[in-house]
Amino acid sequence: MALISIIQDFHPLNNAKLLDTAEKLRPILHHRIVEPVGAFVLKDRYSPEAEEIEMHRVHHLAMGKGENLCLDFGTHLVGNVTLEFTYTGSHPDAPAYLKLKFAETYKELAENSEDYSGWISQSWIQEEYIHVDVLPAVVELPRRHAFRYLKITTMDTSVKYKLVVRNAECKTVTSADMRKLTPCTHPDPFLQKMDEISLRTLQNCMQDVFEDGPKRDQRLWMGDLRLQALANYCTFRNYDLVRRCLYLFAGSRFPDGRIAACLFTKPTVEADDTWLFDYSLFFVVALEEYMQQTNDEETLKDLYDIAMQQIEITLRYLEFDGTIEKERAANAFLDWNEEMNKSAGALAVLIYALRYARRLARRKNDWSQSSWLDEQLERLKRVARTAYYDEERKCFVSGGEASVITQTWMVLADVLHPDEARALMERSEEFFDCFPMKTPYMHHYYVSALLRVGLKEKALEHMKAYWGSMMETGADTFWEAWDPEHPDDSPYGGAIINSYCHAWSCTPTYLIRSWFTGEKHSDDRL
Ligand code: RAM
Repeated sequence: MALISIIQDFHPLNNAKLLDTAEKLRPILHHRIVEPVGAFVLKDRYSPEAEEIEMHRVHHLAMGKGENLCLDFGTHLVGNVTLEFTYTGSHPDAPAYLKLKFAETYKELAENSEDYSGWISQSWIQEEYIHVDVLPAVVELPRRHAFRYLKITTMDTSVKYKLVVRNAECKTVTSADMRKLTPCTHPDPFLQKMDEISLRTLQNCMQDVFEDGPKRDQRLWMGDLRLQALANYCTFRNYDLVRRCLYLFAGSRFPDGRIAACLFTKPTVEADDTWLFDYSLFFVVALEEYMQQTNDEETLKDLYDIAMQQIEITLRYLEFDGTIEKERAANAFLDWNEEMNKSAGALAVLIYALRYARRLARRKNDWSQSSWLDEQLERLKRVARTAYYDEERKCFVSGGEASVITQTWMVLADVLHPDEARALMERSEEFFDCFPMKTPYMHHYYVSALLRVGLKEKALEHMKAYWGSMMETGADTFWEAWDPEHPDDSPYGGAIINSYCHAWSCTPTYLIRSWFTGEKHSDDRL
């Protein structure tokens, strides 16, 4: 539960000018109307067994007490649903009392939310009870939902009438502009499909900010933003949305200037009182990558000092020997593995971020800062090797643990000689069991590390096996957490609360388009 941070009397440091710039970059939203393409009835409320119904029969299906109708909208959508109801029988003498349940995946439909007892709020489960007092009726649901399936259960009508669902439609919403999209032309249909699913994932998370998940938490997280931005640069190319999010993070920070891990944007912009060691550093990385794409000097001018401040603050958390203070390192996210020792991984992310900070300094012609950053970079690489590299086992060990997560970040941080790094990644499976990777977020960095050392085939194989296993399980969009060996795992204590369209899972489109379509790639973006 390390991620729940509650700071009493937390007053973020807000900068009106930066927030004003962010406000001016609010994106145009695009809409489409989508109707269901299939329907079925679940045999039992909490069993996935279903009887299919032809679409033309739906308008004649009379639903009495306890009966359900499930609508399949064909793929994952984000938007507002309108339902049109009528009745058969005698004049309704009582309201229709309905339960609506929206599900991103088929499996979610039959799950009983009362079985959930995890540590994040049950209120994220998309289900509600409504009364329809007068029939016929058109009901526009006020909430935005993220879903493919909608289950309508008639809790009660009356002995005089039965309910009929005449129509259903969803008005979708996204700030991704499909007209900007260049199709991916990969000869392998499996990768082509993987690209499509990644795009849908990204598109459905692109709202008036880059959300982490349109079902949950519907807000900006720095670690997610960095990966979404990468995927966006080679697809929808909405540079302003990245810029807006960077200004939002800069515009509301911790009182001491640290970038928060996450931001609330409603009702007003406010930094969450959660700070993650690695996430604050990704602000530096994301700004540098944005600059690579846009050469937008105005943004650099506005955000440069704040980026450097993240590095400077983090460097204050070093012990005398150059390693990171224990409690600070424990504040790194890395992956959903709260038990693991994060000291080496956190240091590696800092070294990685220093590389990007140095590039920013050079771009800014800030040469004294650049050579200072250079010194820090070299010094910390030496520290990483001395403190964590086991010369006999030829791998990094953090608190006695040699996890693939630590190896990955040390490789991305360029701590080893390229030949040693390649040899380490060649045998990376050896480290899979010590804290297995739990999320597409970490799998992205693992694939990046393979690419960094030139193991392109292995990287592709891993992508196909990992994201591919979600596809084989029926994913329309890529999921927040997925371990093919333990499909019911959840970081939150119940898979029903997981997000099945998640920002940080959208990177195959970036990987495929940048590395596997013959286009020129850039090492910098790993
Ligand atoms: C989850 C969010 C987000 C992630 C953080 C660390 O709650 O969904 O994607 O960045 O945790």
